[in-house]
Amino acid sequence: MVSATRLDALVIGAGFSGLYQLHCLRDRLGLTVKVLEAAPELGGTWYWNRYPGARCDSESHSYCYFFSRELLEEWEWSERYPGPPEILRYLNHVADRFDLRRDIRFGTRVVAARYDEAANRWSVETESGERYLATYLVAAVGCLSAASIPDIPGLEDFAGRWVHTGEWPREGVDFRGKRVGQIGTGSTGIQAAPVIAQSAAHLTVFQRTAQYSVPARNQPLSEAFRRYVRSHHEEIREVCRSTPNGHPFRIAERKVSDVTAAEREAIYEAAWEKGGLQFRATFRDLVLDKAANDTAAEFIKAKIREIVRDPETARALADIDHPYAAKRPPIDTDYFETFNRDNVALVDLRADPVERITPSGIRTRSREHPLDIIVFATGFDAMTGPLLRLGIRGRGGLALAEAWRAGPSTYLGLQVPGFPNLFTVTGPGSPSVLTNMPIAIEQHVEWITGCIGYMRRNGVACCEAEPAAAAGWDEQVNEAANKTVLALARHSWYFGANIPGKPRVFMPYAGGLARYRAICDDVAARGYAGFVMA
Ligand code: N01
Repeated sequence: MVSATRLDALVIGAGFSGLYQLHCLRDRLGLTVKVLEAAPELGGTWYWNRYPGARCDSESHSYCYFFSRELLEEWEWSERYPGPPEILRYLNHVADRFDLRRDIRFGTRVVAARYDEAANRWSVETESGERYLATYLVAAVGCLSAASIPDIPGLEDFAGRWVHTGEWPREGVDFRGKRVGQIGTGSTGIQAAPVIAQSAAHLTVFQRTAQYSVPARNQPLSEAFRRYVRSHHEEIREVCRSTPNGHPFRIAERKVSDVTAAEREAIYEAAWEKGGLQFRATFRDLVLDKAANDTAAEFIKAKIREIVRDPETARALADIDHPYAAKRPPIDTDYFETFNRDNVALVDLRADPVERITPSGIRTRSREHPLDIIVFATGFDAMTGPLLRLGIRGRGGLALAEAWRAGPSTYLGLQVPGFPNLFTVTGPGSPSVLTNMPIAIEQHVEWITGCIGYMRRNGVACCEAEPAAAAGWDEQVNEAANKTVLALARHSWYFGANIPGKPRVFMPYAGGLARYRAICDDVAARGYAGFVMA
């Protein structure tokens, strides 16, 4: 029997969440803590997603921790949107600065986590057979870390190479002289295609659902902007914390109907020129009212038709079946322009579905597409996937997969009834993927730290969400989604629709991060109402 390492807290994952959680539990509460990380290095999503064109859609000056003034003052970003190398440099800087590395075990994948009721502690096993015993277990595994490779017949026979964007080889992929097929046109595919097209001999983009996209307009940060950031950390933090999506810009007060058609078009035009997710903030009813949304949708579709020269390709790209931002809105650098290149073709899978992968390419109903490399930009088993693959069992040996058979049920996205002292950072039911993630992560990590601190000060051994509180919260998550156009895209991954057999439940909380923060603070102020503190 391998001897077990005993700890106060075990954190799974060394991305933005896990690093800050380690710092808070170890350096603020004085607990013994270890972080287990499957990858050989820290960085979480940014370790794995190194595909060509990968870049954060949040603006760099807000895509960071705000908890330490010194950290804010000593770090400067170079571009409007940071890419993986710069984000990894930042996270490594954070790890060094707070001496985090000594408590992280890399290359250590968790395969089982069981709650031992008699001992009131978690027993965690790793792939290599190590065992850890911890009073508190924090899953900081991210929302988009379980890559999804669609079950298309014939993949095992493909004679070329295939890769998933979310598990990109560290040494990169050489596309020069190759015929590349890319499946998927979500945020990732829209970033990857223009860059792959620059080096590949030929790129075929296989599109199942057409998507809106607005130019990112990435650029190096000017000295004037850097100066602004240096002298406005507090203000930027407050804007991020007070807006629904945690971004460093406010949503306009006006509604679409408050302006004339000409004014509206001018506002969209200016937002298009400015670029980025701010397009969504042009009117306050864009994600609340379908008719208002239609005006933005039509504006972007017209832009696509204007940019793309081949009429049939333009038609397929602009044939979008859901409201703008009802699926996560991508931003891009020359995505639609890429289809004007001679070496790029679009296959509309709605008209010409994939039949199978063959040894030499992809066969759609109408023809064979010869390929050397297939890039799966096919997304993730989002939000629940990363948690379910940890092999978590709670009270009475109940598997998390069983508890969530009808879809995830949580209290505030922080805890699941029947799984005491297990906390999930940005779990299903929290605003998470609808926000600028580091802002949501800081809020969750600080709330979890506050809760564990309260437990220790008050001699509470066990914290567990009440089933009624979780059921009530699930209802609120549903209601919040139903007030927005997000509920109209039932084929989005927010509903789990991209994974065959996954229950169709809207997973993130769409009521806004600021409101959510107030709810969590209120719960804590009321002695952790809705949690059994035993
Ligand atoms: O994944 P997706 P993603 N046959 O699920 C298609 C975040 N992110 O990796 O829409 C054919 O959005 C699928 O088609 P459909 C961001 O939150 C952040 O692009 O299901 N096609 C879709 O086109 C984002 O939302 C950043 O019909 C198939 C695509 O694959 C999230 O990650 C950058 C298929 C998957 O799109 C996920 O984005 C990138 C099949 N069998 C991503 N299966 C930054 O901020 C799936 N598809 C940096």
